[in-house]
Amino acid sequence: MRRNFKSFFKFCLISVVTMVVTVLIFRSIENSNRVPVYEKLPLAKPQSYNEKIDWHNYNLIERDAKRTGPGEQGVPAYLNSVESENYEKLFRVNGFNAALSDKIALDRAVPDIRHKMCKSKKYLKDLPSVSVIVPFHNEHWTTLLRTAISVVNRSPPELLKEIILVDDFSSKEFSKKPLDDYLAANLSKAYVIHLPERSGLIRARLAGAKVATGEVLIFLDSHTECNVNWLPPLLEPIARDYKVCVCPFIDVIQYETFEYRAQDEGARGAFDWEFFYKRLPLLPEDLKHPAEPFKSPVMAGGLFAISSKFFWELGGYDEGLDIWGGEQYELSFKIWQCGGEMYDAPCSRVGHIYRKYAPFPNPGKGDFVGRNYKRVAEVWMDEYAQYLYMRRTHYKMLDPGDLTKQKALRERLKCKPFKWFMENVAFDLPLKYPPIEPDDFGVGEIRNLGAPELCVDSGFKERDQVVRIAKCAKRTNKKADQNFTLTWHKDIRVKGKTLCFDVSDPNDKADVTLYPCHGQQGNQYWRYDVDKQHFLHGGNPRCLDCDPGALRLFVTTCDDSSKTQKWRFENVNLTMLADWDNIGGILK
Ligand SMILES: *[C@@H]1O[C@H](CO)[C@@H](O)[C@H](O)[C@H]1NC(C)=O
Ligand SMILES: *[C@@H]1O[C@H](CO)[C@@H](O)[C@H](O)[C@H]1NC(C)=O
Ligand SMILES: *[C@@H]1O[C@H](CO)[C@@H](O)[C@H](O)[C@H]1NC(C)=O
Ligand SMILES: [Mn+2]
Repeated sequence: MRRNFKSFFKFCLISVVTMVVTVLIFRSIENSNRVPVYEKLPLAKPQSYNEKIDWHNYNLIERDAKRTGPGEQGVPAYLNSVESENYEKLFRVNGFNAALSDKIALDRAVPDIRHKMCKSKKYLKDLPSVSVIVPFHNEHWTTLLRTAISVVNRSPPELLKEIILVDDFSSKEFSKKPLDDYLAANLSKAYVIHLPERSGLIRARLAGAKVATGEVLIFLDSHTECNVNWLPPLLEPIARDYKVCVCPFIDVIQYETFEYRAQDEGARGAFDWEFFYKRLPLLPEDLKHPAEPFKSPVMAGGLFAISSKFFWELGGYDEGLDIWGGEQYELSFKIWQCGGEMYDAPCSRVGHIYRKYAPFPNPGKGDFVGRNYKRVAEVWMDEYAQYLYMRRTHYKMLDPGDLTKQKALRERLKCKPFKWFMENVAFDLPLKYPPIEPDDFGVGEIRNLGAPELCVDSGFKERDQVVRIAKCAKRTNKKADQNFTLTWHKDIRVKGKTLCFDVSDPNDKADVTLYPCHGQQGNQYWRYDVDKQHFLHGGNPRCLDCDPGALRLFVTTCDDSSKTQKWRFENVNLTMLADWDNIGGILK
């Protein structure tokens, strides 16, 4: 009896506690007025959670394969002389060949250039719903529609909730009622929100995100085309962990011919210390799995998928960011530093028109990009902000505006320091983009030991010219054309110019030519071996050598006994040379 009473009491207690907890949970769901509350907890899911299916739309693939016509299958297209009438005018206002766009079908077929392993990949059956957000300002009619139509056609209908086109106060007539009417009649999942004033890319994206009802937000540029089965690879990592942001591979739609082609087979996003977007090579483990998502330090910016829940936990974008610029860094740093991760998904590909030039006038707001960069640096980059300011000294004087909200967010989410990001996520960035420029390995004349009166001589030549040897100029009036620098980029630069010693010819006794420095090693990679006094070129090294009679300079197989392969480099920094492998990256 006692025992029964005890267990009855226990039962009551548990019931009451459960009820209270349930009520609290419901209250908190009601209180969070953000519509989509999205979280998948793998352990709490039914067995079907891990079931995978083939998401390909084979009917569409078959239909697309049969399409012929201008631009179909992504082959280059051209205008005939009659159609060329509008070419100039439309190119000028768009920065790409919009007249050609009008000739190409809105639902053209694009080539499936995914890695072959993508074609047999299955993805989770249970994927979240999507709102696609496309901000635009004066986008050309057909490129905008092609974006929306490719989304609708190449997305599984059960996953695509809506497409929100955000009209950032366009002045083109068709952006208003004709667009609304077209979508209502032809693309019922798409609609436009017309902003009442010019708000800029960042606030336009926010405006779309605010009204989106899908569990996942996907931001696209307004002149893009989604490729085969683009959606599931973006969604699966998010379904597994809502704090993951995923970017597609961005393919190139050529601005003149609308040819569709790959940019490359992937790279990790990064930046230099002037905040130019840069890319780092894939890691060895990434290369082993060419169809799997890989971690990327920063996004390119225009195209990405993120759960609505995580986006708003991170406060969306900083609303103080103006027009455009820096928002990709802000969001990327926030994602990594505040407990998320970012991936690129090789099996999701989206084509993008890289314009020839930006056709829009400067909005006359001064250095708004600089102010944006400073906001990002001040809030997220800690002591690393100084490296930006070292190169852009005027940032010190810029007023970034009120940062209290952003700093409070960082505090509240207990985000990690930027040092953590640099050491754990962008760990190989400083090798290629050092915060402080390392010293040069050496500078001065390069004198031959086989013919000690002769020096390497650029002859004041320009690019594509061959470098030779000449009589060493007198030390007192040394000419600039005999003064060279072996920089930390591991290239040899002509003093006062950004021309580098380049060898592209694989044949023996290949010429050394002058070519604009690219800082990417390859054909411009040189190493100085102090002990042997050799200048070695390339990864399969050949030695710098000369023919004193013909005054010819070339590279050839290294030979320790050859005197003409030995060079005295006027000033070398032995400390720097000893540290060779730790500076500027190792030649791959
Ligand atoms: C719907 O699409 C067709 C074919 O592209 C077009 O001719 C028609 O004008 C569109 N409807 C509206 C209301 O714009
Ligand atoms: C070569 O250039 C460096 C700077 O690049 C300069 O310091 C040096 O004096 C120059 N050498 C000669 C001999 O002119
Ligand atoms: C050589 O490089 C080291 C390390 O960067 C630097 O501290 C030193 O000042 C350099 N020496 C000369 C002579 O430039
Ligand atoms: Mn674009």
